[in-house]
Amino acid sequence: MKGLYTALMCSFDESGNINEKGLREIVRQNIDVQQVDGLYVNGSTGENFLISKEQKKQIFDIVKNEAGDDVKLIAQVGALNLDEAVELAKYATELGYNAISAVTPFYYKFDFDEIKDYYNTILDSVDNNLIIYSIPALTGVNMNLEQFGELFKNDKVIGVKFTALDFFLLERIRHAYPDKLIYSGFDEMLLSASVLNVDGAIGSTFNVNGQRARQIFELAQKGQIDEARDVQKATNDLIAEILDNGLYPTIKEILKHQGIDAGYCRKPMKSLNSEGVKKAKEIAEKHLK
Ligand code: NAY
Repeated sequence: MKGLYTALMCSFDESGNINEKGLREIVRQNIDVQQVDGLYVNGSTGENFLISKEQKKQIFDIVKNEAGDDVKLIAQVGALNLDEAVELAKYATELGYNAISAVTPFYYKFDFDEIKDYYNTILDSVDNNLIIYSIPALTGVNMNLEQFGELFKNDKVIGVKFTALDFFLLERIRHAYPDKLIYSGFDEMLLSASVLNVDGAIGSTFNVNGQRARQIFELAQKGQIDEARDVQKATNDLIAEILDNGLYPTIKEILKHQGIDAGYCRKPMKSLNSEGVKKAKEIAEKHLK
C-alpha cells in the first residue's frame, strides 16, 4: 500500500449530481497520465462532507468500476454518523477497496476514548485494514504520539494519512512505529515529509501535478535533495497560485482546460467567476506545460 495516491476529485453537474462521465475521466487521467499508485476516494478533495450517503456509494461504485485493479484504492468512510461510517466501510470492502480510511470524528469535542471507540467500531464490522485520516486544521482534533500508539495497537490500523504541520510529531511517529504506513498529506511539504521517510503521500494537487510529486518523492528516497528541492519549488509555485485562486475549483478548472469534464463543486462551495476561470487557465499554461 506504499506510494503516491491522488485525493480524487469528483465531477458534479450544476445541480450537484454526480457526473459519471466526468468522474471516469478524472480516474483515467490519474491512472494513465499522472500515473499514481492509487486513489484516495471520498476524502476532503472529493467533497465528501457535502454529499449524501447514496452519492458516496455511487462514487465508490464508479471509481472501482473504472479503475478495476489498475491501481490501489482507499475508501474514506469517516462520518459523524457512525452507522453510516460502518455501512460505507462494509460497502467499499465488498466492492474490493484495498483499505479504508476514516477521518477523526469532529465537530463535537470527542475525548480520546470516544475516538478510539469510533475506530474500533468501524474495524470490528469489516475484514479490511484502516488508515487514520488526521487533519487537525479542519477537524480541530489533535492527537499526540501516545494516542496514535493506542490506535495502532489494533493490528488492522495500518497507518495514518498525516495532513498536519507538526513535523516534530511526524518524526516521532515515524521513529516509534516503523511498521505503520505514514502518508504525507500536504503536497507543498512533500519533500520535507519524504526526508522523514514517509511511505507515501495522498494529495489533491496530484490530480494535475502527480508526475512532479513522484519526482520529489523518488529523488528524496535516492538522497538527491538538491534536485528534489527544485521540483518542490516548481510544485509550490503552482500550489501557491492554486490556493490563491481557490483550491478545489481551480484544480477542476485546470482539469477542464486539459479536456476533462471535471464539472462543478458542490454548494456551498462556490465555483469560479470568469476572472477565476481565466486565472486557472493562466496557471495551467504557466506551470503545467
Ligand atoms: C483529502 O482528503 O482530500 C486530503 O486531505 C488530501 C490532502 C489535501 N488536503 C486538503 C484539505 O485538501 O493535498 C492536500 C492539500 O489540498 C494540498 O496540500 C494544498 O494545500
